[in-house]
Amino acid sequence: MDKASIKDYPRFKLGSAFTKEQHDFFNKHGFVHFTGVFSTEEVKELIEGYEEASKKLIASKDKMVNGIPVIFGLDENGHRIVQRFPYTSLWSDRIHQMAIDPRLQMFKNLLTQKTARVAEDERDGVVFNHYVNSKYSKFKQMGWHTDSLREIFFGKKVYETLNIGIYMDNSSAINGGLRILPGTHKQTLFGILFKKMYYRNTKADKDEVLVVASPGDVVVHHGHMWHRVGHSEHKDGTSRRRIMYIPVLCGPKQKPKMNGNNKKTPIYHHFQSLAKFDKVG
Ligand SMILES: O=C(O)CCC(=O)C(=O)O
Ligand SMILES: [Fe+2]
Repeated sequence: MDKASIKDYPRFKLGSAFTKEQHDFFNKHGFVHFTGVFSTEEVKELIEGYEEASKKLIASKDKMVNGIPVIFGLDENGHRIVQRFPYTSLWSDRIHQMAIDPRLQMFKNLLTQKTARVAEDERDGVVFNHYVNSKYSKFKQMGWHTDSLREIFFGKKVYETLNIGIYMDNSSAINGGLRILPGTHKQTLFGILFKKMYYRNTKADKDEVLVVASPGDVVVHHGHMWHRVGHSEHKDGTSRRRIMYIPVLCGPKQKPKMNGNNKKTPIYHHFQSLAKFDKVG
């Protein structure tokens, strides 16, 4: 598949095991898109799970979950919302049930290592992102990055990782949309570190591919791959984009930093605060 046709990449249906074609597509391009993995009803329940968890978190007055900073903001109606919620499945049983569902657990088979696991209590756990372009939103876009910085900052072997994205809304350029650079999962460590300026760079790349997805779709990307989330040109409800990410990790288990006994924020998160989340609009 050449650079022009990858922009119009194929979508797949999830069966009980990945087909050779799906494996090959993922290995070659570093991402793979499955449509209709979760039903409309299931997506509704997941959103309710996030909303219930948000109420609990806001009431608790905690600013971090397990040492990871939470991004709070105001929606288009002036209500306080959680815009980046780490470890959501520890706050919502519905989201936890989704994480242990066989449909999600099978994604660990995309990596070859035996230690591959869907990690609810490592890294940032299940992250629920809620972007909206309203006046007091704190989260409107995300600059170029790979998800492997953490391993590098910790001086660990850079294991292969995946991020499983579960779509709660229609997602396209209208509300920002995920842009990926296919094939960059095969780059060297130098490429992971320096291909683009982490988070500060929000510019379009001529080779980027826009992921156009619907609620219930699952799009997986390799942790070494460069990606960004665009800034919606629209305001308020039209710009809303909700998506959950669950990491698949390999190698030794990374101890969770539990609230109360270890509130230290990992270095890579300070780096992430360079992000121009609310640069425009
Ligand atoms: O919102 C997205 O689709 C991507 C978010 C992302 O890249 C991240 O949270 O690391
Ligand atoms: Fe990311």
